[in-house]
Amino acid sequence: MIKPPRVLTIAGSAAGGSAGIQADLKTFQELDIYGMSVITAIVARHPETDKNVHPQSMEAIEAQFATAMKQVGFDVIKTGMLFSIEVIEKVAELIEQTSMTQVVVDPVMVGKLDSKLLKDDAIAALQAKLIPLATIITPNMPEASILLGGRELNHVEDLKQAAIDLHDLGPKYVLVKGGKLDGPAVDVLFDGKQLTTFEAPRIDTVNTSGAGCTYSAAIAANVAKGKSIQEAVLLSKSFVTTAIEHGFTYTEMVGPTYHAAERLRGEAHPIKVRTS
Ligand code: PXL
Repeated sequence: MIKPPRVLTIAGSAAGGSAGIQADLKTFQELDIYGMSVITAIVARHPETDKNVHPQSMEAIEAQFATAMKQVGFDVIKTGMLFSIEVIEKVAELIEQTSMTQVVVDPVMVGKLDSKLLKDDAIAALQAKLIPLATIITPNMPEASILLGGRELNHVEDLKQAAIDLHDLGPKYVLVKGGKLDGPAVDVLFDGKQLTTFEAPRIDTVNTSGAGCTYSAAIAANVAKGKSIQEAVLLSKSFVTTAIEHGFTYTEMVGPTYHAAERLRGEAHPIKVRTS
């Protein structure tokens, strides 16, 4: 009997299918992971109002977590959109109650289609309650900047210092993603001692919705398969770069990355790795 490794994603549902829970589950399937989900909020714009975040109740969140744990159990937990202090505190409490040691925290704050995915007053709870439980956090440049009190980040050297400073919040590893740099897409990993950069060419596309979710989901998947964090980041950077390269759209809206691209292409995207 083949039993694939298990990953639970605790995140928002993105009705358009490009990001959030949907991107996570597609990524897990591509990487032969048994995926499960706890939906914290449903993101979908109400046609007659501006309301586009529909938070789920604490009861629903707890029930989903308990069901996944009881029916299946998990090897790795990944968190994405959490939205409020209440949810962050609940999720931290649930994680602490398990013997779970591997936790990938993607500190999701704002979606590409302009949804506010984390309330302003919830930043402190993320810093104090959840990030210290993380094996790895995966902020992009705006998220890293906000977690550092609004520091400006422009160059790879700024990302390196940001990774070093964010490590003080307590995660084992910090990956600051350079998707918004000028020039190549360089991500910086810090393990408390050593900095490693992962460089991919910049791909000229607007169809990158869900790229961050896909990247962190792939990291969770590779960690569940027993890869080291260094190796998991390398494999996942390659996976997401190929997915971005083959991004597409069905409408005039910003479209998704192509989760099946690496499998269909049959090879990993080359990534330059440097350690300092
Ligand atoms: O891409 C970030 C993201 C994460 N989670 C949910 C989202 C989005 C972007 O729209 O909707 C639920």
